[in-house]
Amino acid sequence: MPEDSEERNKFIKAYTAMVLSRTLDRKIVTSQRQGRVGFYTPTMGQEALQVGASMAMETADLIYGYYRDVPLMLHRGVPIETIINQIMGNDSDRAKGRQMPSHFSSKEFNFMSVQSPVATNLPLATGAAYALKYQKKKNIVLATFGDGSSSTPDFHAALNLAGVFELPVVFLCENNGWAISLPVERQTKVEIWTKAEAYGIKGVKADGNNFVDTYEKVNEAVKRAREGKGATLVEATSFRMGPHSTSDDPTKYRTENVEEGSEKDPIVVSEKILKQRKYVDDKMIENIKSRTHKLVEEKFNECEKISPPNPSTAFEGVYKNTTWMLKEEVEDIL
Ligand SMILES: Cc1ncc(C[n+]2csc(CCOP(=O)(O)OP(=O)(O)O)c2C)c(N)n1
Ligand SMILES: [Mg+2]
Repeated sequence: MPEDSEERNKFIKAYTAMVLSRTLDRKIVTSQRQGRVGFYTPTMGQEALQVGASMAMETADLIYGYYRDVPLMLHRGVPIETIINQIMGNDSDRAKGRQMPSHFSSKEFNFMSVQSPVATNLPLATGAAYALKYQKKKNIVLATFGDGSSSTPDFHAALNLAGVFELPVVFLCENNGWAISLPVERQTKVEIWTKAEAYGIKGVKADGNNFVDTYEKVNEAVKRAREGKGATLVEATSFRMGPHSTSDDPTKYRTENVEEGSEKDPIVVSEKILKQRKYVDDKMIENIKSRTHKLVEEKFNECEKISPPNPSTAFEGVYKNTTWMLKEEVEDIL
């Protein structure tokens, strides 16, 4: 085993982030069923493509992500507590529970606050990329979204202007095959990556089940953006192995599913890749899984002990100086 190979370390870090995300996913979904968590959008099935994309990014690059981007955030270094506290909406949550669960943000890691209306992050990403180009900065922007989100006016506006102004932005479509209960074939007639041509930007397709393939394709797009060569649309194909959210029952509309541990499970695919290169063996994999399980249990229990935000915080953070109207409202309510 090549002990200190840079690639080996990178790949093990990638695999560990995927396992961490999967373990956290299972914990949150189970806890939601136990009434300990209100709502969550599981990521199961999309771990490899997100981690592959994250491997191509630097922390100074801006991410305009969406509600299913936990693996990407964890690989980037966002602490697991940030995710759990947000889901719980407790006092340690940066947004003090004002956002819906799964609507993450991390100022430290340049992960912008997730918005509920799908694809509304895309014009913001284009705008941010315009600003970076205007300021002659070398950082770039990554925007993520689902297959369903490509059928929106915001997708069109964002890609169109990114093309016109040759902006440093990578649009990563996480095609998991479904927009809640609508299969992708009922949503669009052509492959999503081919739509790039209409906007004069580059379009590529990646095997989102293979983190190396996604890394290579996104890395190429990132390089182009950094070199001032403009935007790229990357479509990474994957599976939504779980429900759309904890409020969804896919057995009502889906007959086939990719099961955990099956050949198509991106964690299984990643294990094969790492084993083929002799970067890990079964014992190391078991070790990573048990360490991760322990970490998730510990952190989850710690976060659960944090109290809810003080109701008075609901009035903070909007105005620099409290207005008289707000003062009156605070007096009425508290
Ligand atoms: C503008 C808008 N329309 C509809 C919705 C309701 N909605 C929430 S998630 C979702 C499906 C999105 O599917 P996709 O973009 O493929 O992402 P996925 O959830 O599959 O990752 C819809 C229709 C919304 N949030 N915003
Ligand atoms: Mg989808």
